[in-house]
Amino acid sequence: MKKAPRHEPDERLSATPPKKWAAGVPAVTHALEYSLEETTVRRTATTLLTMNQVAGIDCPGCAWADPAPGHRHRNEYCENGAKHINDEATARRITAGFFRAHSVSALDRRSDLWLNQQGRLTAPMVKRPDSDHYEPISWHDALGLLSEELTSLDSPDEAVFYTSGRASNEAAFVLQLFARAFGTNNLPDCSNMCHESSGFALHETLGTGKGTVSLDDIHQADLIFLVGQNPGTNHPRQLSALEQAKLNGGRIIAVNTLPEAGLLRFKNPQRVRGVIGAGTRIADRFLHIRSGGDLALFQGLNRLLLEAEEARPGTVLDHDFIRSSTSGFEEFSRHVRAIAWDDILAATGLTRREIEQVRDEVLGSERVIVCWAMGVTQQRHGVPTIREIVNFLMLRGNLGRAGAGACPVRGHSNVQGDRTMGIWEQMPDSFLDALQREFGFDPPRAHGLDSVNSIRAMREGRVKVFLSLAGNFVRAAPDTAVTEEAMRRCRLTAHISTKLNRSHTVCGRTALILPTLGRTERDVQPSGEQFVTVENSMSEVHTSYGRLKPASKLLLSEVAILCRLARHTLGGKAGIPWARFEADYGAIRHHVSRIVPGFHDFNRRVARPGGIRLPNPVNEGMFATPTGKALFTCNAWHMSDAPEGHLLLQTLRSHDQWNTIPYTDNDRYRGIHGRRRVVLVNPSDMAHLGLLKGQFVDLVGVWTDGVERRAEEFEVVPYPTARGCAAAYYPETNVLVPLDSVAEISNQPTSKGIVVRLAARATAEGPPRR
Ligand SMILES: Nc1nc2c(c(=O)[nH]1)N[C@H]1C(S)=C(S)[C@@H](COP(=O)(O)OP(=O)(O)OC[C@H]3O[C@@H](n4cnc5c(=O)[nH]c(N)nc54)[C@H](O)[C@@H]3O)O[C@H]1N2
Ligand SMILES: Nc1nc2c(c(=O)[nH]1)N[C@H]1C(S)=C(S)[C@@H](COP(=O)(O)OP(=O)(O)OC[C@H]3O[C@@H](n4cnc5c(=O)[nH]c(N)nc54)[C@H](O)[C@@H]3O)O[C@H]1N2
Ligand code: SF4
Ligand SMILES: [Mo]
Repeated sequence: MKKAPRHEPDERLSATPPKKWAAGVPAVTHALEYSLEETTVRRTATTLLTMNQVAGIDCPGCAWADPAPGHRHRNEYCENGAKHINDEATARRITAGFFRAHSVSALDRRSDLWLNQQGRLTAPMVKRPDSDHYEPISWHDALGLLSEELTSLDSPDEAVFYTSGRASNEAAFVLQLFARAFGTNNLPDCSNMCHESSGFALHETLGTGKGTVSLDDIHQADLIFLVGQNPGTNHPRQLSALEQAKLNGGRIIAVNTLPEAGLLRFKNPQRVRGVIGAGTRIADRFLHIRSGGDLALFQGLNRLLLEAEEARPGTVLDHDFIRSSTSGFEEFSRHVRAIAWDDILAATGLTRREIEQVRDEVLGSERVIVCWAMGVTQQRHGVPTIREIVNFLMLRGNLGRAGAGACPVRGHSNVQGDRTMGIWEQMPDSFLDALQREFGFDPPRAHGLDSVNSIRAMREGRVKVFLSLAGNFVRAAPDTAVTEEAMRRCRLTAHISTKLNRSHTVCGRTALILPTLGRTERDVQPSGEQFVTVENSMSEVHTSYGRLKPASKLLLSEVAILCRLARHTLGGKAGIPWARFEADYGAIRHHVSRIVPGFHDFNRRVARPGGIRLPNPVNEGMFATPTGKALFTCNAWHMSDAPEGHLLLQTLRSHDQWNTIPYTDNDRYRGIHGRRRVVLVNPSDMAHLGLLKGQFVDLVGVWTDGVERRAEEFEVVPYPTARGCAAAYYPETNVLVPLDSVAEISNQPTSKGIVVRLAARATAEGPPRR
């Protein structure tokens, strides 16, 4: 059954007080409503019943881990996972007729929501330089055109190959192999805009970019910090794990600029208590912190722990761990003790009493975990903040033992795996040496371009071809106007995609849409039905088997597209068996097992229920740092501040979107319905700035380059956000994030903590606005 597309929203806002609890029965009904709106009962039943089960479809949503086999519910998914999977399994289709009816410029005037709702892409399409329409093209010609453009470049570094974290390990491995055999390390990815700050901070201090905890550790912890993340919306099954921790006696401290519903109370729809009872209170303590105050908070806590040790020597710090496993303690200790309380309180907006109460919780806890996400990483000082979190964990030896550790909560379901497979513009020599040994070609050694530097290079004409494996680069990237101009300057842009998005309408002079199978679909190759593998946030690698009939006979798998492109472009160079890779993904995994540490005997081990847990050296007491020890660091105190009359804006996700793709205009837990162009402002700030509820404003960015960046026509909603800190949805606000506003060291765009003023508008012009 084909579903008719829905229409543009009419943008009438209804704002009610934010919810005080997450999930429960409404979550189940919303999941089913959205799924049935998109697709049929049969397809919904297939996706939902096999989702996250052994030999089932891995949820294409977030990277939260599944419970061990044998401990999974029959419905092992959340409301949002159901929406994400059925957004892919939709029964709507985009055909060649659609592109005849809609020119590229007409599509470009449509909203992101509308583009996504048109359904699955079904056939390869090309937009020629002199045309405003996509037209059909055969796979042979499409890949021929792309490889011709690639081989005619003056240098391989004039191409970039972007990856988004839904791509499988197999596709990611093939893409990086192709890019490097072609001759470039230009492999930007969504991780550059997501957890790059975590990667840099953890690498420097612990010698690994990955988190150290498992789901069991979460269950066993005495105390869990949730810093700058909104699990009720973005990692909903994390709430089940937190509930388990609480049933085991653990306590939770949430640190956030917003009192998010999922941090307050959780009604687990999989338990009777969650369906009819009051649910579980999640956060025992909520720190309503100012934007960017987390560095100062952990500095304050560390200072208090050092003082407590001085008052009662030998009772607070883990001296054995500090002595045997770390370096830099003395310097760190001197540095942090010199940070003034006034500065800590100013940056956090908290009272000293609040921070002392947290210290007492820490002193009463044997096992502590810190979880964090975008509220921390997307700040200018994201790297120092995470380094300070590591200092905090190390003081009491909360690393490398059960129930304790560092937990960067990853976004996309396979963003971590893509990195493991070599998608990074800065892969270490050990990986490149292994590629060289295995395949006998010389991989380029100079670092490639990350996401921000790719935009700079495209803008300056240094990059001419942009190929994307999944994702929506134009909307994910900062500084929308600059990014769009950069994309349009490319000679060719090509996207391996499941659904239509802005990156197809803001494109190069020639543009290709290369439609692909999604994770839900059966993938049959000459050697038989294939599965792919993914790695979750807790370093567990497992299989995902597609179950649905493909959306179109013309779809090729990601692996097939990339292998055919490689053959077209490289011929027999380097003797890489592309045809065999395409025919049997096990052949790809065979090479991975010989190249990537932890993957020995990959094909056999990953087929076992539950898959493989990759070893983390930190949990074996080993630190792959230059000194072989974990590193205490000295981080300069920092306070995010906005001049008088301005606010610090964070750009964040609503409950009804997947990154750049809004599903509806609602944000149920925050009580917002019918409109996304809203700005959440604290009532005291509204009074101070003379703003009224329901007033229309433009958000105007302030940045050192003097360029005025303006996001137009936002409706003011009074909201209990921290004083001085406003919030509005991404990607509508990406226009406000300057390309050069990046996190120190990690070069990650600062999607949080942007200085803006709210300029009153005389009238609202109304929809549609994209
Ligand atoms: N449904 C759904 N799930 C998703 C996604 C999605 O779009 N939709 N996206 C996926 C991806 S790729 C990612 S990376 C993750 C993102 O998961 P999150 O990191 O939870 O995503 P954001 O919506 O950016 O929310 C940031 C949180 O940090 C808080 N915050 C902002 N600034 C500060 C600060 O200065 N200090 C503190 N302590 N808190 C702050 C915000 O109030 C908000 O609660 O989610 C993944 N899961
Ligand atoms: N202002 C601001 N900007 C941000 C953020 C923010 O918080 N604020 N967050 C950043 C973060 S954390 C991230 S991760 C990025 C996200 O950036 P991206 O990962 O680039 O964006 P997505 O929205 O996840 O990409 C969605 C598209 O992926 C394609 N797709 C979906 N599934 C598949 C599949 O299985 N295969 C293929 N080939 N294609 C598929 C579909 O065409 C869909 O339209 O955005 C970043 N940008
Ligand atoms: S928590 Fe994440 S991985 Fe699990 S079902 Fe929900 S969206 Fe999917
Ligand atoms: Mo992300």
